[in-house]
Amino acid sequence: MHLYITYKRYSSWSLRPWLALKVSDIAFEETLLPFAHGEGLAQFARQHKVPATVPVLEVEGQMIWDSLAILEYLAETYPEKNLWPEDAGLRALSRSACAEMHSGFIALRSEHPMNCHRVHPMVPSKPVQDDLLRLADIWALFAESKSSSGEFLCGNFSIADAMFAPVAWRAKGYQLQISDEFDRWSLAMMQLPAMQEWVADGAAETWRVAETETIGT
Ligand SMILES: N[C@@H](CCC(=O)N[C@@H](CS)C(=O)NCC(=O)O)C(=O)O
Repeated sequence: MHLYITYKRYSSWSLRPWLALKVSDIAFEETLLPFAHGEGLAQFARQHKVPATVPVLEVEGQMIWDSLAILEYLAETYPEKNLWPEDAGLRALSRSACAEMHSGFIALRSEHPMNCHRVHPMVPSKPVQDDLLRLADIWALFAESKSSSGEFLCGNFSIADAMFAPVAWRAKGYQLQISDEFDRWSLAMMQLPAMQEWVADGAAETWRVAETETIGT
């Protein structure tokens, strides 16, 4: 199994399945295709008839593209890892929140791109404030719905945490306030050895994407 990703410094979509694989202790190889530096990603996409975006998971020649499709594949293939919660109601909430993350939060995603290595406080715009309020509601819904006391969204780590992991970096990097529940979750996420490995790998990268490094200046 081979996961194709891009910059660990910047790539929120790459982080999601990578984190789920690492936390679940599923063995995989990885290749980083730096999309703004060279033609590697474009060539890869043409060769495999996939979009010129990552993440892409290759399993015995089968290409699975798009973060959520990869996460669903992992949940189905490794049921013993409990990547979706067992409780049907909590699972439905998780799927709703993950789908919303995948298609929504446009203002937050575009105005505050993930950069795990830059702290630059910013006053959120009105559309971003609306996204932050929505996140606070989602965290409150999970807190009301989960039955275990674990610190992750569903109690134990799940796909919901993987999908929202980049929001932890965005909140830290741009000093965005969401809620106390969010802060407790974010602390637990940052303590995951896999998150620390991701940020250390990103620190060793030498590529820079200027427009992401100068947001808010
Ligand atoms: N909807 C896709 C989004 C993937 C995506 O946009 N990935 C970015 C990296 S974070 C990318 O590959 N960008 C390539 C480019 O902009 O050329 C998913 O969930 O996997």
